[in-house]
Amino acid sequence: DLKGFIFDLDGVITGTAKFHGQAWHQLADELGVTWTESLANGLKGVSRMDSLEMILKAGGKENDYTEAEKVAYATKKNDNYLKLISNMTPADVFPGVKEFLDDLLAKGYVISLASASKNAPTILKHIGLSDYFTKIVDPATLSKGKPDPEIYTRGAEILNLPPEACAGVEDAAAGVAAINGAHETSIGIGDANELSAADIIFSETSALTLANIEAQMAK
Ligand code: B16
Ligand code: MG
Repeated sequence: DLKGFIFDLDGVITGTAKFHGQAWHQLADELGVTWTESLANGLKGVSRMDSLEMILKAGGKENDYTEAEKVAYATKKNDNYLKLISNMTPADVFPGVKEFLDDLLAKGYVISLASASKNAPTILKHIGLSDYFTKIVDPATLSKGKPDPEIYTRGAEILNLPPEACAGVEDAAAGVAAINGAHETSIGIGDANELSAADIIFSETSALTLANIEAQMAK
């Protein structure tokens, strides 16, 4: 039986992807790399430095910069991103998410956060969910990012639960792969084709309820 839920942040709890997109787009322009929809989508769930590498590669510029220059560009992107997210409020929590979290906690489930974002604590503060997530995997301590299972394995460990007792909730294919690799129940939020590897799929967060999850698991 499930005892814990491990949440991704961007695309599940709130929509920071548009701000990541804006900030990366601005940097891509500066680097002379053409910004495309598929490039934007590919950055979902991917760490900051890996995202920069993907952008440079898309422009055939992966060998043009030193490590220090890359760090400087990633920092520049993040400074822009931080300005964009500073206007986020509790109204930016996706539909049904707060109700789902309240229901989980009221029923004795435990929850943790498995976001690749180093800005997760800042975002949680802006959207008023800091008190809900006292257990957060620190992405700076991971040796590999999603789709590697490490972040979801750690998400269960910090709850003191075996993976079989946990479900992970994700909007990105790389994240679903990470949950499956950690041997947890995978719940995908979004496009059924893109997330076909998930055990359970909901098109929107508003469908994220214990009753709906139980109904899907019984199938
Ligand atoms: P940061 P998630 C991920 O968040 C985003 O989906 C991804 O686009 C971003 O590059 C990554 O966090 C790192 O974010 O630059 O803030 O450390 O989906 O894992 O919650
Ligand atoms: Mg995500």
